[in-house]
Formats: sequence, structure tokens, C-alpha cells
Amino acid sequence: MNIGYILGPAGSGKSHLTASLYSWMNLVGLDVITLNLDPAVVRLPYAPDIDVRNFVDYNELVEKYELGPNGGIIVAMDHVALAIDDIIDEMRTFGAEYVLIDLPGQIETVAFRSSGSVIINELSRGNQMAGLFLIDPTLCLTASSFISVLLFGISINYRLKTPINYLISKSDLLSDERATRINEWIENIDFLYNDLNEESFILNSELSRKIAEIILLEEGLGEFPLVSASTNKNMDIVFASLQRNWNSDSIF
Ligand SMILES: Nc1nc2c(ncn2[C@@H]2O[C@H](COP(=O)(O)OP(=O)(O)OP(=O)(O)O)[C@@H](O)[C@H]2O)c(=O)[nH]1
Ligand SMILES: [Mg+2]
Repeated sequence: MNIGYILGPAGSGKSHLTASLYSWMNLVGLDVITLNLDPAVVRLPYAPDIDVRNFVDYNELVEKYELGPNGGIIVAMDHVALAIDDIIDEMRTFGAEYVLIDLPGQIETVAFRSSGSVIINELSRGNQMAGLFLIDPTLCLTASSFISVLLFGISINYRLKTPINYLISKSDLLSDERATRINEWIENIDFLYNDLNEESFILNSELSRKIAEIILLEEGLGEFPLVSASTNKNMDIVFASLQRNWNSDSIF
């Protein structure tokens, strides 16, 4: 199976992108299914073919162990890790060529805890994996916030060790001016560096420049397509970027 998993900060549009990409793939005749891997989600903008909520009862765990929202999702993801073989068995019964996985809002629980590595490692066994990291443009109004979101994506990449493409989500909310600015930051490091310097920035400017150079020049994060789940903008480009990673032997 070719598995595309969708991650990004809370509210960055993961579930809506899953819905939008699924619809596009279906429309062009690809054999695709969706897996909701968020045990705590209440409403989804699509009807998942496989739903982790049928394997792990988040509310019951919260009640049983008297947990708050963060403790609840941590314990629930531990239970997802325990149930991952059964989830994969159900995935296989569909015999689909492509699977899209919608990850939980609290992405730290997947990225930074061992349950997340267990889940991703098990899914990777015998399958091609590729991630999509959503950059919410409303969180990138300044150069420093743009860098901090990218660093978050890179640190997740270190943990999950599968190739990741970076997308700018909710592009229908972006003014032309903001879209141009973000594009300039990506295309020309001097724009990013100048804007960083204009902020009263806490890191020293030499360190800022080095970080910007490493993540945009040396890390080679690739293109940053502007996508929108509201208008279905650039779903073909998103699929092509997944496909490049599925077809490559690259290990991050
Ligand atoms: N305008 C616009 N709004 C969007 C788009 N994608 C998502 N949204 C809105 O952003 C909010 C969050 O979207 P979700 O898809 O639930 O985001 P998520 O990353 O799955 O959220 P969590 O799982 O809670 O972290 C919702 O109010 C969506 O309607 C988009 O492409 N355009
Ligand atoms: Mg979601």
C-alpha cells in the first residue's frame, strides 16, 4: 500500500485536506481509502473507511483514568499503538492501493512519544510511507513564526523518519500580498533574513541567518505548494509530491 499521512499543528486543516485529497483521488479513479487516526475527534468532514474510534474509546479512557484532554490523548494514542496490528489488518481487507491517514490534532503525541514511532513503524512495514506537513498561513504572519513552524515540521521529521512534503494550507484565506511574501521568503533567503532582522528578535541575527540557510537551502525542503481544502486548489500537485516520495527509496 502507498500510505500518505497528514500532519501539522492543531487546526492546520489536516482533516479537511484528507477529505479534499480523498475526493480528488477518487474523482481521477484512484483506489483510495481513508483512515481516521484521531481517537478524540468529534466531527469529521469525511466518512472514514477505517475509524480508530472503533478500536479505542477515548471518552471511556478519560473517565476510567480521570484524565484531562492532554492526558486523555496520550493514553488513547498508547492504546492506538496497542491496536495498530488490528487496524492494519482492517486496512488490508480493503485491498486499496492508496491510504490517507488523518492524524490527531495534538500532533506532539504522535511525533514525540514512543507510541507515535510504534504506530508509524508498524504502518511502514511493507508499505510506502510519505507525510504531508501542513503549514497554516495564519500562523506564519511573521518571518520568525514561519521559521518556527518549519522547525516544528523538521523536528517531527527527525522523529518519524519518513519523507515529508510541506504544504501551505488554507491558501484561499491568504491575500495575494501575503502569498507573495511567503513565496519570497522561500525563494530568496535575503527576504526572509531582512524580515527577521526587522522584528525585535530574540535569537542573535547570525544564528537566525544560519537557521534560515540550513532549513531553506541545505535541508532542501522542496516546494511549498499553496493548497486549499475549500477550493481543492493544487490537489494534483499534492498527489504528485506524495507519489515522488512513495517511488523514492529515500530514508529521511
Ligand atoms: N478557509 C479554509 N478553511 C479551512 C481549510 N481547511 C480547513 N479549514 C478550517 O480550519 C479549521 C480546522 O480544520 P481541520 O481540518 O479540522 O483541521 P485539523 O488540523 O484536522 O484540526 P485538528 O485535528 O483539531 O488539529 C476548520 O474550521 C476548517 O473549516 C481551507 O482550506 N480553507
Ligand atoms: Mg483533524
